[in-house]
Amino acid sequence: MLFPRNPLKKCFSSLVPSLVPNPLLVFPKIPPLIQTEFVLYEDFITEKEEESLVHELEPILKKIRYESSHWDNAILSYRETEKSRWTPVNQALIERIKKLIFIPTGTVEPLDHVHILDLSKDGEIKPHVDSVRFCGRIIGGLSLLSDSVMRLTCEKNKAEVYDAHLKRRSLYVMKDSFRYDFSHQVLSEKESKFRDNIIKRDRRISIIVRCQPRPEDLVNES
Ligand SMILES: O=C(O)CCC(=O)C(=O)O
Ligand SMILES: [Fe+2]
Repeated sequence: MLFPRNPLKKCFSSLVPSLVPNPLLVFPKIPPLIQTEFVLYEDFITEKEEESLVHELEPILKKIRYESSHWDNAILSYRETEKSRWTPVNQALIERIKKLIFIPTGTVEPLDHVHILDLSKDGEIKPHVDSVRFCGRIIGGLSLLSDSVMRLTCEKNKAEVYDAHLKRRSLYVMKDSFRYDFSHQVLSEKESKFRDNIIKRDRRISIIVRCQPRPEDLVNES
């Protein structure tokens, strides 16, 4: 037979689970008004796809030493790089992220390069809001090798806090209010709990996809 008997079903069964956001991975529940501004896609990539990305990244990362802390102390025990060229298979994965997070809005231009952040097992990312000078209103992050917990805290009301369980191979998308009005952090191994359950943290690599800064933020740069 030339074609699978039910090609549509086959295609959906492999694509749909990864493309449905799972609000249960964020606690407490985000109010409906801003629910679309932080979404998490569980199993965005398969184990095989994760392996393929790590296989390409590992030789590059191995040449870089872990830094004990970032210049402003925002990140502890990490190494990082930027990457714009990938093997065709991995390029297709990066394009899948860009299509999902940027194309429906049509209002932003993705940056060519993506940011690779390798956090050691004892590393953490302290609360911060990404600089508006380097990135626009939408950010996507794919987590490799380890689960972790991302905490989102409202800058104007520190009591408004959401925890997101970033599962290994999941993709989060933060935009608009979560991009500008909330800080984000990745908890240390010791603090890694989601709804009172310990989340086992290990070395984690994230692939962070960003878009061009807004023109007004470039003009106002200090
Ligand atoms: O690793 C992540 O998912 C987030 C990294 C981050 O916050 C940053 O690079 O600004
Ligand atoms: Fe950040």
